Amino acid sequence: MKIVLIQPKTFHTWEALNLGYLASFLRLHGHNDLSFYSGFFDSDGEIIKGCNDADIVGFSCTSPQMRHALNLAKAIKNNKNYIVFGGVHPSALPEDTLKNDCVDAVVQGEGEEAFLDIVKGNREQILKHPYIKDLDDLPFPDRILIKQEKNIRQAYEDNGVRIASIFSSRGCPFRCTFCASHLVWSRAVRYRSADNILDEFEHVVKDLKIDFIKFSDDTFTVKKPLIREFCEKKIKRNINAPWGCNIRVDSIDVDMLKLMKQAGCKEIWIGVESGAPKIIKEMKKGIDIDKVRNVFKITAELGFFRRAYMLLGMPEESLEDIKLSEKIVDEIRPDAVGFTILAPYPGTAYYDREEHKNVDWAEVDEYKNRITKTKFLSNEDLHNEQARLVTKFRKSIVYRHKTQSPLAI
Ligand code: B12
Ligand code: SF4
Repeated sequence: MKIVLIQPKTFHTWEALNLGYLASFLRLHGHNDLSFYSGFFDSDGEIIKGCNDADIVGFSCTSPQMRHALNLAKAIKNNKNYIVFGGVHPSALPEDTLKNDCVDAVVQGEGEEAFLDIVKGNREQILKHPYIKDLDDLPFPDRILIKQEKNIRQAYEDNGVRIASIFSSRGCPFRCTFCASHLVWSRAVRYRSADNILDEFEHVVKDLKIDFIKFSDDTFTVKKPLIREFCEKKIKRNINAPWGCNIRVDSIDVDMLKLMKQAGCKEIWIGVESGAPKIIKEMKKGIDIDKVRNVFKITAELGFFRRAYMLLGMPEESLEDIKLSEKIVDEIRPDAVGFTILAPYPGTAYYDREEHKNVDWAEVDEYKNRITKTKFLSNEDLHNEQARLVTKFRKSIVYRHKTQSPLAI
């Protein structure tokens, strides 16, 4: 049975670890006739040709990827093949996704077990399998099939550093209203063991010649004892490559930061989002601004490269609130900062079926977004503020393809 996996085009290069996970899981169960195409690196012609004799074609989709995915699926669909959509967008809107004649089935949430079920012959239109209990049971993602070397080279061109991502967990217990992560992973977090994470870390660094590991977990530091164990064992096992991760200011303490530093953590990425307590509350972020100040102060002293994510465009946001966000960035002096505009993607609290029914999500990203406005600010006001802040903080701004890794400076 020939299976083709497709990562449609998007604004960023996308490592396609999701399809790497599906592929290694299929291989574990004896399905080896697999190919992979990326909308970023392969032309539509190559992708369509590659699907000529496919039995099953799987598309992985966030909302911005849907347009390209559907265009390809229309061109690929024939009487013989079976086309499956998975990822965040189809998980949020399975029925809508199925309304497209070129889509035969949708997988909601975690994909490994469900996709294997389809490969074995299940023809239900919407599949949602229980979550895999022990993440250590999953084989590491197949980074060769997903041609990760191309992404690594792209990262090298952008930053001068060979970077690859690893996930140490699945899920996030928090409830930020602008986030759609819970749709795939739920709010119950599952963790890999420290040894299992380190085995993959070691393998990726050695076999792919990686200079810097990005932990792409929603929040790396939720389970503190695990992170402590990870750091201690990383030091003991003499695995030296540096790494970075997403943290929340309320999921960290000084001792842990010191240990992380000792274990080679160079960068931390923090969702600060806003300097206005009212807005933090509105987004149910659940963090305290004094804690933000404190964590940025300590992490500067400890020598971390700190990246702050700021979000503009919450419904109640006024110009004064944006000024408070500017003020907090002035105070905390992150080494890198990004100002994005809220995008009401399906799966977030701001998606409205009626209002957004004609939106082409491929046109909505943190800079191109032409739909978000607040009670007090028009879309143009938001873009003007974004442009003003990007200009003011230009020395440390995070551009789409540039991540300003300390290793690159
Ligand atoms: C890491 C990450 C990034 C990294 C990507 C790094 C990389 N790996 O290449 C970067 C920073 C580049 C990035 C960029 C963006 N991201 Co992002 N990102 C994430 C994050 C944190 C993890 C994604 C991931 O790789 N997960 C690990 C894999 C294993 O999980 P997965 O992709 O969900 O796949 C599983 C299932 O979904 C399913 N599945 C997936 N595909 C398929 C296909 C088939 C056929 C089947 C059967 C199953 C299946 O099975 C997989 C294994 O179980 C998620 C949040 C989250 N936790 O989901 C946001 C998230 C996916 N990103 C999001 C967004 C919005 C973006 C941007 C559009 C931001 C922007 N405004 O520009 C861009 C562009 C993304 C795009 N592709 O269009 C949103 C998507 C919301 C939506 N409705 O689309 C999310 C959910 C975060 C959020 N705020 O809500 N992102
Ligand atoms: S934004 Fe981050 S902390 Fe908040 S719910 Fe999403 S993944 Fe969790």
